[in-house]
Amino acid sequence: MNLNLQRIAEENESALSAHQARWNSFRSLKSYSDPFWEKCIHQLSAMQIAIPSWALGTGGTRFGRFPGGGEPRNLEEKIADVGVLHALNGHCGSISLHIPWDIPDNANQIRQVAKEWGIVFDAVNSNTFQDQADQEHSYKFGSLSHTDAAVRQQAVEHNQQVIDYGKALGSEAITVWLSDGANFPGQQNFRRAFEHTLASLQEIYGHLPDDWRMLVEYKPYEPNFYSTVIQDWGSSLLLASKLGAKAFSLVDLGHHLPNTNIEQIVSRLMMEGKLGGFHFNDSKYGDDDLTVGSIKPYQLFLIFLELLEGIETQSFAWMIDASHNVKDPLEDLLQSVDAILIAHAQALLVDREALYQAQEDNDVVMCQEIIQDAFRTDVRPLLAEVRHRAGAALAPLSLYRKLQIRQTLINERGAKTLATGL
Ligand SMILES: [Mn+2]
Repeated sequence: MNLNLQRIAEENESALSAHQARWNSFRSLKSYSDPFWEKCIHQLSAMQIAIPSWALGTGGTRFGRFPGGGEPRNLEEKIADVGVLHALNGHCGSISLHIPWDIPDNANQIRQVAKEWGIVFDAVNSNTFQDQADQEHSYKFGSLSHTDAAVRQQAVEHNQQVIDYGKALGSEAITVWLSDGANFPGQQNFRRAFEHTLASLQEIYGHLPDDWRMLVEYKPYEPNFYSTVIQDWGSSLLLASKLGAKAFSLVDLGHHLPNTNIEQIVSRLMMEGKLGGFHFNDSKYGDDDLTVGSIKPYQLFLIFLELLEGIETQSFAWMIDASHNVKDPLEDLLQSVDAILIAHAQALLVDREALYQAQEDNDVVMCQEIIQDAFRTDVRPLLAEVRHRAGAALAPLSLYRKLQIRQTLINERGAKTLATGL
């Protein structure tokens, strides 16, 4: 795939005067100063969201999968897909690899391919929730928490190997998500499972380079339906605290029971300096992995409002963790990134000083007015301006369609390709 960047500039040129009119009218509606807008643009431009290597193909459920064609056949093509997204929207400058689905055979060559697309390597992800054909011990009854020390050792060594792969690519973090748990009451001793997990994670932590982070992801259920060893932010925070300064909790939006107040969890973890990363998606019932912002955009906005408390002083690993079952994955990812940027921009518009005062005064009505005034603002002209200044497309999705990128990919790769991953 060779995206003609000149086409982006040409399309922007023809849409520029309409954009300028919208951007000027947007700015005049809000009484903020020019330095405020420049600060917003600077902060929003810096927002880079990692694309996972397993999300570039069509997703599926255990009932079926309906590939759309032109899916990337190897790691180089996955990087090219992320490169296309980044050229279009300016916010997808990194890829997150999953090992063993995307083992880089030649790290230097892969780094070079990524560099050509302007892409860097975000957190690497280990996998002890599946058995691989060549592995000695099975993870059927767990990995880092397993009752058998030999299974735990195998899982530890896999994670250490993932760190080594990441080091070779210039990655600086490993995300650990475990499916370990129990399907039935009495099946597993909660305490022993947790203690084994901690001891295993300590061994992996000991393998981390000095400037690396370990991100501990949690999830309440699935694939185990009675209990999960790292089931919530409490267990994740406990592990991250015991492990040390390089360990953090990772919040995946879909990994909560319905109606959980995720923004409050974000606030608590940030207060302790232990929020390390974020996996974005949306859901109606469980871990649905739907397009970000498609179901609960207000919740996403409220999360960003909390994140603003620490976004300038703490660093977070942002990643989209969704499954694209009925949409073109690249279009879905463009929509998701747009939703993240919209929530972030809306949160920036909240008059936080006025909100603080209204909270102190217990003026409940005004508190709601202040935050909803920002939430109800159409910030799309601001985000178009951010993209324009980055040399990206004013309208990424419509340009993706206009350039017939999917058809080009089908022509190049075939209609029946299948990307590795979920
Ligand atoms: Mn996740």
